[in-house]
Amino acid sequence: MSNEIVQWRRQFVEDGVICVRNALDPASLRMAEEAFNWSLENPGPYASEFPGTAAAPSRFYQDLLNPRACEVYEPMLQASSAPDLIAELWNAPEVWFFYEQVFLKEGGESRRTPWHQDSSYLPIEGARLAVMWISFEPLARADSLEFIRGSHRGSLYDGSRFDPNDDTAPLYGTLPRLPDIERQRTHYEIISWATEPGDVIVFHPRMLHGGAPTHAGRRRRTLSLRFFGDDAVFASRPGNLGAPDGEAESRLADIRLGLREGQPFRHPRFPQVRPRRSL
Ligand SMILES: O=C(O)CCC(=O)C(=O)O
Repeated sequence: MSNEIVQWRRQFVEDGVICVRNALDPASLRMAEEAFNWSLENPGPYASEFPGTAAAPSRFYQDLLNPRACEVYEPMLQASSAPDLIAELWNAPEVWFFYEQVFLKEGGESRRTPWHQDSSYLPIEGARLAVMWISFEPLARADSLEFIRGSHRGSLYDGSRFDPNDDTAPLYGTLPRLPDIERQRTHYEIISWATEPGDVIVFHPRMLHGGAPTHAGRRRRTLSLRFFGDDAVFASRPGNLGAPDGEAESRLADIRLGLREGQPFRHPRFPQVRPRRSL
């Protein structure tokens, strides 16, 4: 095993995030971009847009958990090198694809993606969880995704409602409110990387992270791929993303999970992509 892999594993456990240079070979990068384009052309029920203002017109579009996405993403991931990197990082052979999310920011001064933890929205826990963030444009550090080092080992905060007037406005009101990181940046150890197409950033979904805005004349197209491993369990969240009181209530968006607290997180909507299925 190379020293590089040992270092990735250590960094993923300790810091909660790594940047892997040239992680995707040209074919895997092209397939990821084709899947991203499919998502843009086929908006799902959870697509949303944050319009700019008259003073600063821009577009910030996102879509996720498209019920039809697996038709496209599962074959893409069977062929791609992306899940192999996740298996290496976890030092575990089994990798399940959880879901996709696309981000498109363009056309002017788009807003920041507010600081948040994906885990606040997701009824799942485990050490073997990962988000692979793939951007198709070269990005300067100032235009990239930012993280609070080691925050996956700290508190789970309430979700952000992505309220344009208040990034920390709570989603549920029952978990600790997000700190206003953007107003107190010097209080935190913020890490980020400039990236080139083919580089990926992989982070644990409990990590506090936020995305830079885009500026006039720039565009950012990003695909986030979420994965879970063999230790993932159902963990209820407030709201309709999973209720603590029983099987019938456990759900993620339109997906009835039928899981109880602590049960292995498995469902036919989330296909296993490693080990590779023999065709
Ligand atoms: O790309 C962004 O601006 C946000 C990414 C993000 O929040 C995620 O992938 O979970």
